Amino acid sequence: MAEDKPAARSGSFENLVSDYGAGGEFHQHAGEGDERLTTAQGVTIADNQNSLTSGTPGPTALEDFILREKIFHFDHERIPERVVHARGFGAHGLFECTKAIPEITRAAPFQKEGKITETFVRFSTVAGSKGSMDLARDVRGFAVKFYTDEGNWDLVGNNIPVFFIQDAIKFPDLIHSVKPEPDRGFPQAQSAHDNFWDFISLTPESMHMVMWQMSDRAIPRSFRFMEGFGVHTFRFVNAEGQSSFVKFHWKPKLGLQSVLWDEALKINGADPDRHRRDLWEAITAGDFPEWELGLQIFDEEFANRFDFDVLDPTKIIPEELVPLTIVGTLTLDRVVDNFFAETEQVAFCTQNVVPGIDFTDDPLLQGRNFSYLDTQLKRLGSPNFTKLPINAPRGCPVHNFQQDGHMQTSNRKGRVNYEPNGWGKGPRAHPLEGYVSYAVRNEGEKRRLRPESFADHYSQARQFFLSQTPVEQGHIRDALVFELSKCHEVEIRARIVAHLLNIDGALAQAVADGLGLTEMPEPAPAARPTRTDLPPSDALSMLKNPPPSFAGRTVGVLAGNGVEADLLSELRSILQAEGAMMKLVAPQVGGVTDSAGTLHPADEKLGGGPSVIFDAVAVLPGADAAMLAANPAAQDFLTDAHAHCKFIAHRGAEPLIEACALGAKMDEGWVEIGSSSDIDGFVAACLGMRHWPREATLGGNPPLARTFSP
Ligand code: HDE
Repeated sequence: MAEDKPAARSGSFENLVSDYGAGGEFHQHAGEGDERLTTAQGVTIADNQNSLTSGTPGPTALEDFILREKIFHFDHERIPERVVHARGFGAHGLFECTKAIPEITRAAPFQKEGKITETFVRFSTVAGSKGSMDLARDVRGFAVKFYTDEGNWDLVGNNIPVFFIQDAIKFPDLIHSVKPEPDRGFPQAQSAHDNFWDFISLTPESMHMVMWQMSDRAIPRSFRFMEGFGVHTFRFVNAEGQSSFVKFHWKPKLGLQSVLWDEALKINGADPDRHRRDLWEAITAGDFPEWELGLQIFDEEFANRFDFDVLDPTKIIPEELVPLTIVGTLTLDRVVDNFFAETEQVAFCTQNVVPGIDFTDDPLLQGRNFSYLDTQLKRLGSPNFTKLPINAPRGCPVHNFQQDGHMQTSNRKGRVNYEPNGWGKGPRAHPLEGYVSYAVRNEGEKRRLRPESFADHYSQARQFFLSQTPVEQGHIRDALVFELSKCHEVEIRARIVAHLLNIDGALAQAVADGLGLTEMPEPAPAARPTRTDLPPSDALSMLKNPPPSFAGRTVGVLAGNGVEADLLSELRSILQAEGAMMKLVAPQVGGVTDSAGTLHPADEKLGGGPSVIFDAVAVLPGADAAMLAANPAAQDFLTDAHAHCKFIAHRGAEPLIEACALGAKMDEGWVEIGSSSDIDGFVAACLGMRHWPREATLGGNPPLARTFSP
């Protein structure tokens, strides 16, 4: 369908208005061959501006079926939002198999190199409502629906490889604790409050996840720069019925990147839709984000000798122990046509598996398999949600005797609606090619008993923390201090510090100092002593795995009138060559006129495009230098860029730099540009994403250099 374009000349109503009503209201009429406005019954509407009244004005007539139908439908537009992961954004894509593994699984997407499987992906935050902001500190959902040739497979994962709890029975408690408190109805989309930390402080199994949640992983730069994980150990089964264990990892080709907490707070004000806008803009610009699918494949023998239980979803298997096998690439290449029809109505279910993929006894996964089907009925209102185009299988036919129910549109024809039947008709089971659950021998008493093998709550939390760079460790400390400072109960703060003592003494001390805790608590009771011999894993750190290039990033250029024409065009073309983008921020959205007299329309008006929404900035005030130096929004632009350790290119910006008192603070992250070689140098520096050495000079909390010491 052609894109909707304004039909009129700039500023003119001539082509937009067909007629003016008696009250001066605008009417638009369909011309010959134009699409006509109709009721849901197909009756063409003559007047969409006025209700039917008795007298003018006068009471509305009960017989106005057009008004009644329109308002009735509007009144029922809302469906319940997801009880968790309500805020999300989806896109269509393709999964291409790059390494066939038929010896490991018979699942259709992995049988042949080059095999393409259609997918739909929905990213989300967990705690916030549908309308909440994107940059909440939170886990991100990473749910992928594969429309395989043998049915739909949903890999419903997160961007963090572990979870807060070990048993599904704790999920309602966890979510109640993080959602707005029930009496006051706030805070929205935040874990920084008493209830959440109270629950966490009494749930020691959550400590590993808490380390991840307090790390920068929980404030990603965008969906395009984050990993995804299936979290649980799943089972793969090959055509011979042999089984392996598998853990799923999505690795973004653009590399990992997050924002700083202060940025997150400001982005939420400047652009609460930051993450969905980013994905939409990238895909519509043809800059399709890609992830590699990596598998950790292992057997019973490894599972038996591994330090932790592979069925415990609060544990990872370090990549150093079981390296990833890359088997495919996911490319998101199409935005949705309609947000509600696709993103809102998509129904992911962990129990949607296909032949070759099976479950394990991870108690969290087992509970999820109940929950997802249940939640879809509540949300979508009918067991026929599977027939919505976004949920219906695409690669294979669907035949069964399920019938009727709300909104049924595809009952079978004929008299046969049961099986076995003697009519010689209808679909039949296929014992050889159908789904067969892997035969697992289970024994033991039926009891409510947590496995003892799940009892170590701190060792991997410590391993995660000590695998981070000093900068990342500092951010974890700062996040803990921020969050706990929002807890009013001193007791809750102290209980968390008591857990931190079991993870790392220096971290506990730094958080206690940051909170102004007057007395250090005793370490929390630990079911198992913390192991100090687990070696750090570099794969756990974002900064130890820098992005491969500056591609996919955006430089915000604060420009004034008279900006040097050559400089601007060279900056733009060098960034383009890197696969990055330039966006212009100007005093007026109409744009700035460069030194050669060319008008450059702005992408953002100054104030509407703060530096927090860019990866790096350039300040090129041209002839407006003095005016911009006195402008508070321009000062914020530069001051924040410096405080957020961004790379800053500048030319002729001295008055603004002085107005921000930054003259003496300019470091190697500042690059004066005058020629194309300077621009090359700036863009090369930008590959580092941030000038981290600056952080130690900012007067905040210094990086926390904790290293592994057995
Ligand atoms: Fe979910 N989760 N979850 N979850 N989850 C839902 O299903 C649930 C868990 C995840 O974009 C719900 O359709 C239970 C882990 C994602 O539509 C619900 C438990 C992981 C999404 C539900 C968990 C996830 C959901 C709410 C503990 C990472 C969004 C709406 C046993 C591996 C999917 C819905 C989308 C959504 C239940 C734990 C990921 C209520 C009971 C662990 C990405 O069914």
